[in-house]
Amino acid sequence: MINQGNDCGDGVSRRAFLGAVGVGGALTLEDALGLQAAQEAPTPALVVRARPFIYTGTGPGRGTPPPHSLTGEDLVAARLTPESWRLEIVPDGCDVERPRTLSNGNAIDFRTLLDLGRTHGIKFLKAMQCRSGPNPQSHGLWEGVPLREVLRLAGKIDKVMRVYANGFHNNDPRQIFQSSASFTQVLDNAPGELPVMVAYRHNGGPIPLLRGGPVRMILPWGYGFKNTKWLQRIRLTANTHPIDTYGGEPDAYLKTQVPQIDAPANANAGAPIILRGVAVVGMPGLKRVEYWVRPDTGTNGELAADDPAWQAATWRPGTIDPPPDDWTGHLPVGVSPREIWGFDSRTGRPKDWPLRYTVATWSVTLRDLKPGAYEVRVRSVDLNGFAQPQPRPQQATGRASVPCRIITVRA
Ligand SMILES: Nc1nc2c(c(=O)[nH]1)N[C@H]1C(S)=C(S)[C@@H](COP(=O)(O)O)O[C@H]1N2
Ligand SMILES: [Mo]
Repeated sequence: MINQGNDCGDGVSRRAFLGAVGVGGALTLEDALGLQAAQEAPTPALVVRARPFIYTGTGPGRGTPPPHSLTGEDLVAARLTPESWRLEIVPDGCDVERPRTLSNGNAIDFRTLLDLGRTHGIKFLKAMQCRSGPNPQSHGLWEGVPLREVLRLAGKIDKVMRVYANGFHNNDPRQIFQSSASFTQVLDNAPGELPVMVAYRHNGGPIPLLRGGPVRMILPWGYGFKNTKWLQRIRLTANTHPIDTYGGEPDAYLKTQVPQIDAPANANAGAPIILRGVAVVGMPGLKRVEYWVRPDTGTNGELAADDPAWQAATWRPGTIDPPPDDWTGHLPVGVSPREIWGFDSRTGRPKDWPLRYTVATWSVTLRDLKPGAYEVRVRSVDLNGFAQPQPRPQQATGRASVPCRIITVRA
């Protein structure tokens, strides 16, 4: 296996993209959502561009050689077109009444999946966050059916402990990507919650090859590596071991966290400074974001986890951007918020805000900073009252460190 238990291979291109939507010097006021603050002070020191609600990274995702470079007949041979795509459901030491296999000629095709979608289809939003990457690389609208509805097509199933998902990688069998979910996660979610999904649409269209089309497995609460692209095979196993291509804590939920602060490096005294950023809304939800400003201590933002300064810090609330009144322009054309999981199907308003598993945007306005250099930190507080990086600070289970920016205020 390549990249076992390790980072994404394309962190650089993702960072480059995110940098491109970061700080901008020559923005119009309309570019910023911080209109109100800007109106109070007609000459903001610097306003950072608001991020779009849904966005797609330019990074190709992990995998060399990438299946998404295949074209024409090679694509058909790899079964990566909607017509050629098939899904196998095979037993691995457990009982499956009606395995679905290529050799039996009864593997599941795309049309069958879409048929299931007519009754069981769910549209939902998801942050795609590499466990070890900095920012979520994309925030998209997915459509799919619960995996458990697909498994029904295999008849009676018994003795299953875990479900392995395999995605096409290339013709080297040792490189086939694998991720897993416990059988419980697949079958029994609380009513109204999202289960493990088999997705066939993305942002209102087919899933692009780059994003794992034609069919991708999605664990709404999962880090990137749980979401198997180019899904081709489901193995039902009596094995309780995860055996994911990525090691570590395989069932870890997305953490709630602010990964990075978009901020100017320099500002002029007397005008407010508007900072922006995204927050990943993990399984524990997001109550608020908050910031802490102190004079620069000259450590380039490094602050040891056990430094007493953390305890003495004064955190003030930032502002989570509210949901738009009108979703036009924020969702793919033709998609109504009424159809999306987490929204009221009558009013089209989100039932909670921000929604779990999504990317929220926030702003912080700094005022009255005297000339000098400052350390600015921003963190999330989840609905259980845990401030980032708690309750699970270890980076190996997903980054959670509190981001810091040094801002110099000039006289
Ligand atoms: N088949 C397959 N699926 C995969 C991978 C892969 O290498 N092969 N990489 C995973 C990892 S580590 C991440 S972070 C996400 C990246 O998804 P994205 O390209 O849509 O951002 O895909 C996941 N799914
Ligand atoms: Mo990843």
